[in-house]
Amino acid sequence: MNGAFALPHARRHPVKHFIRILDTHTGGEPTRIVVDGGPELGAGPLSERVRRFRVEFDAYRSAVANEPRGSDVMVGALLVPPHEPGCDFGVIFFNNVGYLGMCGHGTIGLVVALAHLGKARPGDVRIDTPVGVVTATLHEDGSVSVANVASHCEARGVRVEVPGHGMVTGDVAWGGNWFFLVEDPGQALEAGNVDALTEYAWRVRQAVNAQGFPEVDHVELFGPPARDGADSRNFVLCPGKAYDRSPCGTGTSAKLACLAADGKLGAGEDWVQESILGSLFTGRFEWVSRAEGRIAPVIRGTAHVNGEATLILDDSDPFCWGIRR
Ligand code: PYC
Repeated sequence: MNGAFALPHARRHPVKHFIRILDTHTGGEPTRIVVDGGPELGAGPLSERVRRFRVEFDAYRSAVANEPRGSDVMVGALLVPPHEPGCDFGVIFFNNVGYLGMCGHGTIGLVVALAHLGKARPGDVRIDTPVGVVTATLHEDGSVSVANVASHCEARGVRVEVPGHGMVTGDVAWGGNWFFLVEDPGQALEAGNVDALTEYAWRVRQAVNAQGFPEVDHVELFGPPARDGADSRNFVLCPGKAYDRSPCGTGTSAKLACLAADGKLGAGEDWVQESILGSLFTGRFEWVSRAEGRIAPVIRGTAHVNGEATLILDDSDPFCWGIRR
């Protein structure tokens, strides 16, 4: 596909684009990997290429991630040539409303998809992302570890007044995306309660954004685990109001940074994070700088390839470019 990307309107001679994808899920959370036919973003750092994607090809993001081909929960992954030396692949993650810095569940899905395509074997895969290089390891048992970008807790014990819910206290942390983390929110962290959890977390996000943290776009609620061996269960609300079916790799990285800052988890110790659906990631960290509170988190989980298809983008289709909201 070249820079002359067709605009969303009917034409006398419809233009068709063909995009090859692999669908995966990681602990229930989907990732749609664009293997071929994606927009040509040129060369340069991925932080610049994601800007080009947003400015020049955003219709493409919507076409892949949004209905009628995708859904609010779909995370897309555009495979691109890496920029950073020593990297094997580059990737830009996107969703129903925009772009992600990093994506932990998506990286696990990507590596499993690469193995399915014969492009990755057990061992390390270095992946360039818009927020830094991550190293994924494909293990012999098929699970994948992701050594994520350095993470930290930016602000602890932030108090926000949430209309209808009173004062809520949480931490602001970076794990490759920005999170507001709330421990024991007084809500039932159960799959049957996701509508109420979504409304609650959305209000929390708006209050946090209004209170001087506009960058926070994910809200993470924590409570006691339901599964044996897990340390905690979470509910993670993503920027486009879909909840993460997995325990969220960048969210678990942010959690590890907060646990480290509070002295509740030591370097090298395992933290088993359960999702609202009961899927599990195991995380641990090493210090990058104890003085600065920066950690190097590693998240391990499993993914499955569950689809292989060619998307057809027919310019004469009124919903060719996805239904945006
Ligand atoms: O696993 O990092 C993650 C993630 C971010 C948004 C959805 N999943």
